Amino acid sequence: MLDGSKETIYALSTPAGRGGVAVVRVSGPDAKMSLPVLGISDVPKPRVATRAALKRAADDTPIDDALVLSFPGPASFTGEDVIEFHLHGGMAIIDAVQAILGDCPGFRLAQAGEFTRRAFWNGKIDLVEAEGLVDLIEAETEAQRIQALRQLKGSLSALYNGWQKQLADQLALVELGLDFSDEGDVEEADSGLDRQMMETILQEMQTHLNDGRRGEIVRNGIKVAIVGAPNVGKSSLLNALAGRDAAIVSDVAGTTRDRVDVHLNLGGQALVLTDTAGLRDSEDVIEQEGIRRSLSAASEADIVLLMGEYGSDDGIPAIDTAGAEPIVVWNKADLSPVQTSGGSCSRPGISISARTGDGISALEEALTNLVRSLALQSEAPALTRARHREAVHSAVARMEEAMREPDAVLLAEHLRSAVAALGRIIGKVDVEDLLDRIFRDFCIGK
Ligand SMILES: Nc1nc2c(ncn2[C@@H]2O[C@H](COP(=O)(O)OP(=O)(O)O)[C@@H](O)[C@H]2O)c(=O)[nH]1
Ligand SMILES: [Mg+2]
Repeated sequence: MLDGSKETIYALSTPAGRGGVAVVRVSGPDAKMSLPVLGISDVPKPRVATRAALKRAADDTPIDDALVLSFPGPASFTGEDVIEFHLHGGMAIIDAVQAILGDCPGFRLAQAGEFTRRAFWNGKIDLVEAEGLVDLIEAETEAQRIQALRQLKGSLSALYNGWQKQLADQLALVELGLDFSDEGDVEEADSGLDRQMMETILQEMQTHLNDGRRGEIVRNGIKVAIVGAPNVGKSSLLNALAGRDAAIVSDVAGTTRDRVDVHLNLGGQALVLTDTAGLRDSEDVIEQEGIRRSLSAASEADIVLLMGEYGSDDGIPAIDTAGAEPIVVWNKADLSPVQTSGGSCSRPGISISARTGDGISALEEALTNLVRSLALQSEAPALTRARHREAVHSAVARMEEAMREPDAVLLAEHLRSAVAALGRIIGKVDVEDLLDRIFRDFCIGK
């Protein structure tokens, strides 16, 4: 087991490879031992960057002109004594320093996510905040960054903590009542319960679940699928929006057989754009499979771009977009002499030419507005992971049972399960099995 270990760990915390600066982090009870072996006789003042000429103390070989910082525990990221070496970012320097640290008794290379894991064990952050940290490091868009930072700062944890604490208090009341009741009046054990408050929490949890997945949408990217008949220009549109030739374009109907996903940053929101096989009756088994995948992409999508050929009577496919927001797009407007928006087409939409680029910015604007409304930025912290969703879901189910349970013993049991489910999100109970799942997303040095 990694936690509770008294070993001192070290790792390169910046990306491997050459760079201006590289940070090697050391954490653990003997972290300060890293100083003398690198030729530093005095421990730097806490949290003050101190310049030091690093050398291999064993034979006085100079290594680097560096900065050293000391963060005495518990006021450090991990809660343990931490020393940071800010080196020049060269491979030979990093290797030399790591080799010397590796020779220190009780030192070993950190495993993936181990610094954060220690921070968790030492009560510096909870699991939801640790997940916020991974998301923050991985954030590629503005919306992802804002959401992850909020989560790291504890706004989501505060929500789950608040519910958990209030329900735990209620549970304590019932349990107390059960302890003091005689066999006969167990029914009275729940008389002190604040049912109104429990009902309010239940409603808050339900609202939190029914948020249109906005947190998950921001985190994972909004799924946008382009669907339509063969040859209408779906792949051309994907390429136009991506700004590169991600999908093969040809006038041979049935060219696109598998889905092509492109990740885009649209107005600060992450978007996963999917090109699909054209929908038509086909004898070709591979194309049939492609069409099946098109329909499944459309049903999973948050937004579906339904594409037709401008001025054609074939129109757009009548498919079940399963709750996704549709945007009708008429392509090849350049082939039509009169270009009024939606003009002769059977259904109003945005007319574009993937070939000339006309109308693409109008489409991007419509898409951005829709994306913004789906990922609505609100102050209320949003559910960001399926793990949280499952737990809140099970807390809600148990609370519903608790609320209609006449027997105090069973009521307490349901309440206990609800409290445990909420506790699992932040890491208060039953966390052992969860840790590996959460920390495996980290890399070494974090
Ligand atoms: N004139 C014109 N041709 C287009 C336009 N968009 C695509 N095409 C052509 O239509 C054909 C089919 O395009 P493609 O993107 O492969 O369609 P897909 O089957 O829907 O993916 C190709 O020959 C494209 O060059 C457009 O806006 N105007
Ligand atoms: Mg195509």
